[in-house]
Amino acid sequence: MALTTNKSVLDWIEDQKKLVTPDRVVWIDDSDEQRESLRAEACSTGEMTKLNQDLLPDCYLHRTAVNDVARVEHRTFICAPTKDDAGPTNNWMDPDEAYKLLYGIAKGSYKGRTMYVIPYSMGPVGSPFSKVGIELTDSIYVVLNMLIMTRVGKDVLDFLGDSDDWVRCLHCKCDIDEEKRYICHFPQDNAIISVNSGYGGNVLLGKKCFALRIASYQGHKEGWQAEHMLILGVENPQGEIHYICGAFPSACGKTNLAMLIPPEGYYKKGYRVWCVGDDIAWIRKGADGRLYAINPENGFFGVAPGTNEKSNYNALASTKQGTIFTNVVHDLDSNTVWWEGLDDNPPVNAVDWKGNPWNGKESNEKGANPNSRFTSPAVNCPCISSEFENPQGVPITAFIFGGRRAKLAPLVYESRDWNHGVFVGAVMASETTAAASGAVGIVRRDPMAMLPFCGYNMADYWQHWIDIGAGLDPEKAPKVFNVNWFRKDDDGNFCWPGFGDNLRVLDWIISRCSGDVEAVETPIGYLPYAEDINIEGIEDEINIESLRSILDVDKQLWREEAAGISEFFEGFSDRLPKALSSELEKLNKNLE
Ligand code: GTP
Ligand code: SPV
Ligand code: MN
Repeated sequence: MALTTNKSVLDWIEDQKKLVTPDRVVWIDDSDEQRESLRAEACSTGEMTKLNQDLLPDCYLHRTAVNDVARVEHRTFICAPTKDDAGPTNNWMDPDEAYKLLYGIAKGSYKGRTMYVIPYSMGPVGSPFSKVGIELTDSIYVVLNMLIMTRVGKDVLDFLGDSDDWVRCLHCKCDIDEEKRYICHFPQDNAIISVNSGYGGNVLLGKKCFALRIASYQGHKEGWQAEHMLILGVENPQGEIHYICGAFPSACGKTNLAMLIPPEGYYKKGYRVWCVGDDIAWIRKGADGRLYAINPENGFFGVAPGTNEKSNYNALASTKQGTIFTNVVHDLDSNTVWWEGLDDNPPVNAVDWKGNPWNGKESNEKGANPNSRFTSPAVNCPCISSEFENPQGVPITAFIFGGRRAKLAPLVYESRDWNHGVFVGAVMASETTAAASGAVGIVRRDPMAMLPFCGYNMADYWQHWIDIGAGLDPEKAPKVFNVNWFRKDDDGNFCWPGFGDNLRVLDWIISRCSGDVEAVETPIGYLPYAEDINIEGIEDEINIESLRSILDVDKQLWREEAAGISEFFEGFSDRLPKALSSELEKLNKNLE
């Protein structure tokens, strides 16, 4: 039974039915009965495994195809009218050609299968920030993940009413054929088509495809921003909460920072950190002239390896109930899950992420895929913010950009003003990770951590950032910072302890925003005096001298960096915002 009378929705679904020819159609309504029956069906076919319900209630395990474990950037396309609309950093396909190609692949692909219709809201239902999508899929795994990651059901359709402002999302598993895998976005049509994958970011179409690629385009048109950012609140002993948005590339620490546990000294004083979001922020100006952010998601699709009691207690706690694990180790003795970095006690009678027998004490191979993930409801998180459901969002005090850089980028620095901050974000670079297919550890430019996620020309996106700033009272505009938790010494060890200790850097950032601490002016921006970063309690991990060494600005290395930036900017030719070329000139001058 259709859950709506919205004609644009019903007509579109009819058209898609004719294309993919399912045996039946099921509307997803977010009822417990339906969720249970879908889980049972997925277990009966082997698509999912029910885990130990005493230890992990309502938790399930899924393994994707071995060739389908990460986002595929080289097969992701922005199908805008012209190549220039997509810009030099995106793959582009002519929309007509793309439709023809993808309809050809999708045709008849639901034969013998069920079409699930998932009406979902990105953002709390009814919030002025929120937007509706409808995803059609032939995968129960996708349905169950979307039920965690988004708000699903009839109230979404009631909120939509008869509007046709919603995103059309078609997912077809097909044969998981890598050669025919395409993730295509049609920003002008509010549409997404994904074929031949069953992995996270390629198929949970509310996430990167809608909430970043399509939404960034919508935000440009409508005067708001969709960013690859975590949102956290730092509560100080006086009970004041400062909200910070942070953009780091995939697998560079957003989930960890968003849920961090304050170091003991801070905790005792009364500091707390509250998580509003761990991956995506939608941002608009509020009535008081400040910028406000919501997290459009309803769950976490987090990296499993490295997550443990100590590194991210809150994320681990979030996975104890109602969670779907993807591509981790299955411990057959306890019917639970394991991954590298969980503890020092790998299971010996286990199945690895590929589905092969695995003995953690004997095998030289990793048991979990490096990009294995957990999908957990946000409400599970012990430090979820009381503002998580606030339809008006939270006011932003600071933006932080950051990447994984073994050398060069200091622990933290502050931009001189908004436009310089946009420049700092635009020239971000980071080592690649397992979150996308391809080589790992290669430094590449990843502006605002949006390289794989910007749905239009990156130069126009930068101009949009500059325009947003121009519309803000400088007193109310968030200050912009850059951080790097990943500096390494000559032996390849991380210099900075990271994780919970990153609060020490957030502390400095907030002090700068409140005007409570001085800074050193350098060619790249303001840096802390080493004495102003609190290292009380971690002196055995980092002393003031090693701290100084990651608060340096090596002019020669920065000159080389500036040359790389210049080359990168040339790719955008005359579409590059003047404000950014003039920031580059300033940098070069400062480095003379
Ligand atoms: P996506 O979900 O792909 O967008 O990733 P993310 O940005 O949320 O990254 P996440 O927090 O899951 O961290 C990814 C990896 O970075 C994990 O293996 C973490 O252990 C590691 N990591 C996170 N924070 C730190 C840190 O402060 N220092 C170090 N050395 N590693 C960190
Ligand atoms: C990322 O890669 O940035 C993720 C995971 O958050 S995915 O949903 O696959 O995009
Ligand atoms: Mn991400």
